[in-house]
Amino acid sequence: MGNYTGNAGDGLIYHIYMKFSTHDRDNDLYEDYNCAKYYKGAWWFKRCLYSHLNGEYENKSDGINWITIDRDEELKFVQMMIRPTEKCLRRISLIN
Ligand SMILES: [Ca+2]
Repeated sequence: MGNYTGNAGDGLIYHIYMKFSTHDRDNDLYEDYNCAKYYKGAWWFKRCLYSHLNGEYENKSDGINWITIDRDEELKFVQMMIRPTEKCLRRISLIN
């Protein structure tokens, strides 16, 4: 598990350990409900979200959002940067 740094607030901690969900891969915690279908995007949905950077733009409250930013205010641009963990790097070096 990584550590959060920055000034945007940790909108991912709620989603920790969740599998990624898509419209056809429902891995959220609702048995009879698919968060990915409802929010028209793919994410590490739980019940359903504190953040969702893959939301459909122009759909105000259901679009791109982050828990610490007003939910009526949709973000115009987001960027996710992912760094491999040491465990991941070790695994890659074993393969190559
Ligand atoms: Ca579900």
